[in-house]
Amino acid sequence: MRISQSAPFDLSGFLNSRTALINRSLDGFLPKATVKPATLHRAMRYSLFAGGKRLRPALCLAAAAAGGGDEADALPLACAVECIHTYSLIHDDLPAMDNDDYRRGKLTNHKVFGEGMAVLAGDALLTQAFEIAVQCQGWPRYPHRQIIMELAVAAGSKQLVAGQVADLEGEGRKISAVQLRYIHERKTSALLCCSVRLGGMSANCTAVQLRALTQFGYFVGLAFQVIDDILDVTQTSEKLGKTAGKDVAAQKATYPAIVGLEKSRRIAQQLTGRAFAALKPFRGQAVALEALAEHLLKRDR
Ligand code: GRG
Repeated sequence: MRISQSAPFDLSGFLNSRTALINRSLDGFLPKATVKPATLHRAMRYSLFAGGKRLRPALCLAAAAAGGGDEADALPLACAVECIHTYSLIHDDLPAMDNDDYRRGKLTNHKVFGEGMAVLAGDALLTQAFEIAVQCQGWPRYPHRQIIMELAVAAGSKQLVAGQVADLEGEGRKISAVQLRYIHERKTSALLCCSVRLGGMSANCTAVQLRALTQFGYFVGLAFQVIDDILDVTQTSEKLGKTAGKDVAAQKATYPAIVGLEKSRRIAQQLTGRAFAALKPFRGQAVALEALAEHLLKRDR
């Protein structure tokens, strides 16, 4: 699939077609629900196909297009990132973590399959991600080793899991804006940034382009979490598909709690502005990434 650079960009068409493509690919990559152990495979598929927005894979494919690559080459990487993201949500929802009953508009994994199976479904999705990612072709500037390292670092103890640790340890405590930024960089921005970078790598992009994509992913990731925190206090559970107001209830540090709603909105706008600015080296060829950044800022769920 290629993106026309001349016609006005149709974001909803892009999101619909890429979501369908990602869903078909994930279905092909994952063991069927009847494969033994069937309960585990059903649990993995339950959360993976519960209706996630597929924003990370969309960013990955859009970055591939920006780098002049073929989105099909980026597909295994886009699917791998979604598996890691879904694992993190399953574990995040567990009673030992955020203890949530709803996710993606459905009962959480442990509510349906039990805590033990939910832990295992998360574990298996994390491992599945690497099994899928290694099926990418590898590129002259970015061989397999680097691709796998990229995913492992983003999902690992210094990034995604570090963010979750800081989030957990920060509950009920007064934390500073600097500490909050540390959490957001890891808990949210690391995987979003990795999605964008992997898309660029699949296009064998230059070092300059990869730096631009890294900046873009970093700022979009930070903006994404600020918006997520705003939505938690401004939207209903029905709209979000998960329990709204959880951050306040858990006395979590968030931008709205620290600087208020209005300033949080301004911060999200500024971060998105910096993400836009980072795309300069693409000279107008990163239309899908630009449209996605704007969409993420304006989203209501
Ligand atoms: C290792 C036990 C163990 C747990 C780790 C790392 C981790 C669990 C959790 C990360 C937690 C997390 C939920 C980060 C927040 C990122 C975020 C805002 C997620 C929501 O993303 P959306 O809105 O969700 O894209 P959908 O459902 O649409 O995909």
